[in-house]
Amino acid sequence: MSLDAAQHTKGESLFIDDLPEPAGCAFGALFTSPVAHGHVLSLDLSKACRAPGVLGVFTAKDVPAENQIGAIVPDEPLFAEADLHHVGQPIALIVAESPELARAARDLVQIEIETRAPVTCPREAARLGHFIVPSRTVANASGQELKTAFESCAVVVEGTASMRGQEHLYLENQASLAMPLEGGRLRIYAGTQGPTAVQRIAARVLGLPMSAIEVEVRRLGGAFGGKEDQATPWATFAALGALLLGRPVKVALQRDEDMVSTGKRHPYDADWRIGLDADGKILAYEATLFQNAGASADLSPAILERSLFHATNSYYVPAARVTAHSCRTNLTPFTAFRGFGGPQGMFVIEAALARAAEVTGRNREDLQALNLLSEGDLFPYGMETKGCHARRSFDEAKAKYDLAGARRAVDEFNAKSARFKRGVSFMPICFGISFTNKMMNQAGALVHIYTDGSVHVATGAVEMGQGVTAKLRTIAARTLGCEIERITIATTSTTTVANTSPTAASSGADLNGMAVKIACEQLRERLTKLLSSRELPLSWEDLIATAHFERIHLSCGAHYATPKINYDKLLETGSPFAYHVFGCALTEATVDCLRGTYVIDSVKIVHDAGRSLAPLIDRGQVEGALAQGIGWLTLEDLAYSEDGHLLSNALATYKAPDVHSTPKDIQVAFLEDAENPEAVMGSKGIGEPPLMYGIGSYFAIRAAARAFRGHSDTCDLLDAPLTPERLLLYLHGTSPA
Ligand code: LUZ
Ligand code: MOS
Repeated sequence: MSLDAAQHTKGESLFIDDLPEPAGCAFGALFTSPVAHGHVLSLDLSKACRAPGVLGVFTAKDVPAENQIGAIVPDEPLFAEADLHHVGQPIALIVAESPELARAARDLVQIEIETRAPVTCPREAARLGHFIVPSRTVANASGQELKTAFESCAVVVEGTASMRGQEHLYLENQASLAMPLEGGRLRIYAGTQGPTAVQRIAARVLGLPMSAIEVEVRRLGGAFGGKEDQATPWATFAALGALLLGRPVKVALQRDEDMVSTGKRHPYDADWRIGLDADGKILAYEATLFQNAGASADLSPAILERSLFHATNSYYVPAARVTAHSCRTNLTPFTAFRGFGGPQGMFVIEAALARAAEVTGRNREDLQALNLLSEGDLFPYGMETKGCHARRSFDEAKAKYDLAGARRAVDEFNAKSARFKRGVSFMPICFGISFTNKMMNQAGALVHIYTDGSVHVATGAVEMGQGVTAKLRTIAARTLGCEIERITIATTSTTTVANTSPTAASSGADLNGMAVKIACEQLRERLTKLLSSRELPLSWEDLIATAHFERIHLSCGAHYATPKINYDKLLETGSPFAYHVFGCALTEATVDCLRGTYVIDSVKIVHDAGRSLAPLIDRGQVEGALAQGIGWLTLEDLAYSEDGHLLSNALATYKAPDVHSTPKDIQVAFLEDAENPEAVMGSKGIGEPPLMYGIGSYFAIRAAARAFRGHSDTCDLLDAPLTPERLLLYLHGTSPA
């Protein structure tokens, strides 16, 4: 068991809001926009300033340098100025003696706004030409070639699909604590996946060199992408308060504040068209994706790109053309969330295949099987598949879990049962590992061996419950050749390892682990040289003591950069990923067609984890990601009013997955002998790929519902999430729900 797990279960792990508050600590609360779109006519802070316990009220005017936090596109102010672009957009920071006093003072802020009509729908934004960045197309066929391919098809099916967003619901809300150090420096204890991002943006806003700002992260109480980019503003507010007031300032959001003011998974709308030959082979696929980006870019352009890269999932498509639009709306900027646009791209082709199967009267899994990627096939963006386990995962899952038997049992059940119907679905996945921004695929490590033989390992990896700490310890112990108990993983800090990428993109262990391995190999080499000059073998402790006596350097820093990746964004072609992760899930669901409720009976998975560094942790990641994927597509209903207010703004109105909604039976088998030559010690990234097994649950429920409606039903229900309410409308309605 990892140290973290033992501490968590005993309640000993400290999160930001548990840290002992430093003397003189003050507390910040944000006054934010009450409207989705508007122009500020007047802002009166005088009452708030005079309220009890208030130490300072700050707005854009108080920003020492740049009021700008956009990471990819400089289109997001830290504080809104004249124009308001979404509900929950920060306008003023109130700092007071206690969080309660800060929030009480916030209620005294007076604002006059000329409201404007908001846009909340991505298709409408596209009609208006409101795009975040230029639209992109990934294709392996020209428009004319695609047209010809469609003309040669035996069957062409088209339709639409849509997916709503998803709340991250990390247990620990966004929180940061900043404190002034001597000499005008600052330390920030930040709840972030990206300490360097916080350091860079805080430096930009405050007009300080990055060297004047230390960012420290012990651990996060969950993040799921929600703290890749969007931890930055809260940390920057705390830093601004600390700098201007000369005392420590904590900004810790409450759940409702967090839900309203932070971004979520992007909702997408899509049009699709798929063409098959008489056997069921895909000849042509075309899709247009409308990404609801929200009011500013945040990470949307990178997320859009990943939707394009995953638009054909694990299938070979000889003629594919997928266009994606990043649409600017008046909602809180949507952000990274486990899968990072990949799940949305994959859902659309699965929707297309489901309809194609229905129209041609075949089982969806037969079409899937016919079209799986084989070794050497090209993705539409030109990358060649290597170490392709698409068919292996599919065939192993099919045999191991008896797909044919499951299908037969469900058909028999449905023939006899009127009220309850069951559905089966098979869901292959294919997910590319690497940041699609090549520059981000680098990491550093710093390893110290102390004279008593204990070892301290520092990297840029942030522990957020995913177990990266345990994996790094394993890598260090195996490489150095000492007991794992001797290895301690340092608190992540920008002062020990600099210029780090966020812990994201399922690459935390890949990148940081490789840097640790390189550093430990160099240390091991120094020790081996020493050993070879001795006659007798030495214990680890004696070896280290001797090395120190012989004045051998027992510290080592190392850097790793993923080789081979390259992508030309102008030509839209290249190899953006080090490798792909594959797998397959068999899902069975039962629907109560009278009530619209359902149970996911089982999800049985064969997953490609390479040679796992920690099989128990990887199993946990698969199960957790599955639950999160099922939640996104079947339960979690992120709802906005037409005027752009988040309606699902509390856990009373937003249903998150729980023990009752997760599958009764989850089985996970890892592919054997699947060592991955492209990552550390043969392993594979694990965090994101299994989320997409959740897509299987959507289609299992949908299949059961179609069994009730009659298989010739032309009503194409392809909108997620498939909540019981929406399912009931479908089951008993006359038009698409
Ligand atoms: N973050 C990012 C990510 O900046 N680039 C990526 O490609 C990515 N992929 C998955 C998750 N986070
Ligand atoms: Mo991410 S979606 O922060 O890997």
